[in-house]
Amino acid sequence: LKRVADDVRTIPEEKVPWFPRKIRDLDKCNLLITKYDPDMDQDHPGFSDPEYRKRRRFIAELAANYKHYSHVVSLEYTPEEVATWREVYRTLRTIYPDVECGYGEDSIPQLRKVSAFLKEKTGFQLRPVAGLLSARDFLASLAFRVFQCTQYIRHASAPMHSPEPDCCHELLGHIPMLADKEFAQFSQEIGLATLGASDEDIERLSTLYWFTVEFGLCKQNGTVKAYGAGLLSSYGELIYALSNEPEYKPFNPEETAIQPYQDQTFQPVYFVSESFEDAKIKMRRYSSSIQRPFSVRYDPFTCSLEVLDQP
Ligand code: NLE
Ligand code: FE2
Repeated sequence: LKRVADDVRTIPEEKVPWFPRKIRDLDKCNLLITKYDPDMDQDHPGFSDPEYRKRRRFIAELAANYKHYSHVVSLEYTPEEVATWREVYRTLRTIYPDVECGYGEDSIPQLRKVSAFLKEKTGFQLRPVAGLLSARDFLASLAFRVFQCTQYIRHASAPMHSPEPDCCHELLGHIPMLADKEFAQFSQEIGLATLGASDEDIERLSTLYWFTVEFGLCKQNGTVKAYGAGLLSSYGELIYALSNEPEYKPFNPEETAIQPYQDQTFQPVYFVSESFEDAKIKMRRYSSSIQRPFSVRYDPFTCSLEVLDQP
């Protein structure tokens, strides 16, 4: 009997993976995935460009040294980098209107300024990140209304689609969405659901994140529109996603969460929500069905979590 009692007592602690409790803890959420690294991936469009690789290392180093409460270093973008931005920005503006974030085609908006803009809109803020983060670390930051944001730009030879995030993707895809109150709430809720979750639940939640925040489609007045950041920042994929080539499925978290996905090229399947409100309600229902031996509540005054043991 005693052994059983001990087991019962020790199991919950062993099972809950570490998670950040206060905003400063995000300094520890820095597990990078070395996929699409221009130094290691031979298929990366920058692999055979030593200048580009050097630049990426420099920017990655800045992000790696960043700590919460420290000053975000502004980058002096080169004329070539600005030209890439201009091309991406201009091309996208031919298919959807300006994003109203105060951008222009002549300079790449600085992370620090955009973060201040966002903070005033929805309370979201940005912190620089060196590249792709593990899903657990990336999603945890959303719980604190922090978005981990890359500062480098895609290689000039492939402006219309990049398999990895870059500043075009963050600025044109994520920022306009995070400036929307409803969407900001949706993003934070996904983040909160991931804290201390099992690896399996993280996998499912990051798949849901993928098919909504990154590649989501949504009906508006009977027309299918794109709201996913991965679509809003990729001219190539946006045109494709709204053509009749890919398969559409109705957004349903139980099903969407287990749909296999890849990030190499265009998605073969997209999930369409009836409305953004509908996606939010369904997502909330899904999140509350995830079993955790505690519940969390975010305190916006202290930017920290209250963790409550369930009775
Ligand atoms: N494919 C997107 C783009 O080209 O902007 C980036 C997706 C990052 C997940
Ligand atoms: Fe993204």
